[in-house]
Amino acid sequence: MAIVSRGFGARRRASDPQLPPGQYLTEDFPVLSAGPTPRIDLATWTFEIQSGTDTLAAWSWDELIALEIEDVRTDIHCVTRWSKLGTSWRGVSIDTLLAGIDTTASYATAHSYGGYTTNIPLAELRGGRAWVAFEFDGAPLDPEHGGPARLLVPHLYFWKSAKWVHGLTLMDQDAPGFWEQNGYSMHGDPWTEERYW
Ligand SMILES: Nc1nc2c(c(=O)[nH]1)N[C@H]1C(S)=C(S)[C@@H](COP(=O)(O)O)O[C@H]1N2
Ligand SMILES: [Mo]
Repeated sequence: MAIVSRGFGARRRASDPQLPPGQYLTEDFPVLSAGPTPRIDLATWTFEIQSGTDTLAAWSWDELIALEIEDVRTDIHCVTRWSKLGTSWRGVSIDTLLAGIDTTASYATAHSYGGYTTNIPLAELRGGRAWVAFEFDGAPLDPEHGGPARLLVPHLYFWKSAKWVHGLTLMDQDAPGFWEQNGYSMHGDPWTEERYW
């Protein structure tokens, strides 16, 4: 009987409805960075929305945190197969940042201090599903995890959530970012396992 109930438990965990296929649960918060953690001075920090060579909008740190701040509780899923459930963040919605911008672009590339880039269909950044996040678990975001601020797009694999985010470039055509040039998906939906292309 004990063996039967253990088997049952394992099957139940494997089919946890909160876990996308092929993912396992972790309680820690792994750090995954392709390079060193950049030093960023809040006095000169900016977040910019660009199109071609035009800067459509830009915020200083003080201007960003004066915008409407949202509390976000969400699961996150890394393509290396760890998922973390019920993480809590605070940040400014991308909807808020795009509100004053008139664009016909369909794609965006997030770019970061330090040079990281990742491409995301612009529609995936709208609809209350993406933020510039600067707090995790009630404290300022740790530099290793992208502080002072990172993109948070939790419904896509976590490589789309650019740490040390510096801005978005809006584009009519999709263009691969850092991991996408190395074979990762242009879209990255964990529920349909869009890991690579
Ligand atoms: N700027 C930058 N952002 C990044 C990365 C990176 O190397 N540089 N790695 C990505 C990857 S692959 C993942 S899984 C997550 C990891 O975030 P974490 O280190 O906070 O867990 O950040 C993403 N954002
Ligand atoms: Mo990742």
